[in-house]
Amino acid sequence: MTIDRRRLLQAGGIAALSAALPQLVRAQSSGSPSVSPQDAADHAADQTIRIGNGLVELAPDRIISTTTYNGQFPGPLLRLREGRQIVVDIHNDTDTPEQLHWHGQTLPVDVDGASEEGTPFIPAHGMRRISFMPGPAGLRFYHTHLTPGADLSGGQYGGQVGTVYIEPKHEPGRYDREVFLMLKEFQPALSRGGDMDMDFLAPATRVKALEEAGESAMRASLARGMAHGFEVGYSLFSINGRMLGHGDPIRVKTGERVLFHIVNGSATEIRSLALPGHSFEVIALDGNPVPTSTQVPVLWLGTAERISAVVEMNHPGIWVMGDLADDDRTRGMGIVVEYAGKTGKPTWIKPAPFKWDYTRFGKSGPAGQAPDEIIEMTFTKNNAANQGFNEWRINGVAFSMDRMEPMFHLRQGKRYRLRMSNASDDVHPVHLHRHSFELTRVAGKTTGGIVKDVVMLGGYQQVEMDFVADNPGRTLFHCHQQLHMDFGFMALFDYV
Ligand SMILES: [Cu+2]
Repeated sequence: MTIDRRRLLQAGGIAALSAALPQLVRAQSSGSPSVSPQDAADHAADQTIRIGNGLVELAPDRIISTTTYNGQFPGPLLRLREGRQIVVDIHNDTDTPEQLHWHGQTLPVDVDGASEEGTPFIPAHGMRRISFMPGPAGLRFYHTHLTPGADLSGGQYGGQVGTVYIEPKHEPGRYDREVFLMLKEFQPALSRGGDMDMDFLAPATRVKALEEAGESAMRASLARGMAHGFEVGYSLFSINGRMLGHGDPIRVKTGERVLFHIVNGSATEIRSLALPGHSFEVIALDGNPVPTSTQVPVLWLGTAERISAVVEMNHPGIWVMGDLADDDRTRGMGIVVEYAGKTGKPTWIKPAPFKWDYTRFGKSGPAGQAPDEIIEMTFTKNNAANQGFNEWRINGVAFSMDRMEPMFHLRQGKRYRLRMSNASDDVHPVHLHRHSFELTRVAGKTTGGIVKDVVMLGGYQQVEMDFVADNPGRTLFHCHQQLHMDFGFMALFDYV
């Protein structure tokens, strides 16, 4: 199987090479600020990414064919330097125009990688050369940014996900080594209902009015004879592209401090992670250092969230580090941690129940800076309204990919507070492009100092977050759950 894959890659490489010149010309004539063929020949890029088909060997008998970066999954780990400009060549060897989004970075619209903002597509069988100043420092990632809708072979359901680590100018280095983990599912399929238990967020405070509105809308829909809207489930689960037991174990020594950089690369899933007998000292959320680093027994990551956490290896054995959901873990969502000198079968022990509370990593005390303006957003679900899929609305409007109309208008330099109300029972990992935000209130609890780019908003809960309008240009806000995003859960900000 290894030989087959190598042959396939060689064949792909030759085909791409022979077509290189026409591709460059096409990219240039499309009007995107790409490189001229002469420039491309004269200067090598710092990074080259090829979007194309590849095989992912999740296990010896589980090899899937999907769209990947550089023929591998996850895509190559890109280690960039804060404050050092880079040039990236992105080649698209597929038949579909692509967008590559630099998630969590504060980049200009031209390179951010979202057509809704106006980023030019990477043409099918073409390329773009882009250049940008990486930042902010910390754990970021890159992924495709299309809206596959009902096509579960497209978008982030495939293998187009990779990790970015932007080295800070000053690194405290309170660890012995780093391990990067990419959590990702494969083989998606549609299902009706079958929601899993999502009762893991604290505080658990719900807003009665939101609950009544959401529940009565759902009851009315079911009474009209509608089925529950489609959900997505998966049959294969992996960490770093391998199912539990099929990749190299993480080999550790007693006393070592291992810094885990964990990315939830899922299109739709919320993940948990535990390592029996160990605790995680969370030092950063979404790549940004937290004010209060705290030991926790379990990590929870919404779609596209990242956690950086140090584990002191002080419990020798052979362990399964994995998802709390037995179904997902036994189908691959885990990785073996192996202490030097220990042998035997990897052991999983279910941790005691534990709730995920962002505010434990924040500053306590009085509320921070007051915003210049509060923007209210209410999220509603229109059960099974769009060809059996749930339609999602922000303030009553499902985003139109045809009109691409900005809903909210910003003035540069102002501080905005988004007050988000979830009138559905789903958890929404909402994401703001090109800006970081600070959590100021989570389900009724005041907090400060936690800077993120994705936050999970619990069912019938409210979250408030502040951001400064300091990066002019169209800015996309959306739920990072692909099925929600593709069916209406997006809005655009513009600067006026
Ligand atoms: Cu959502």
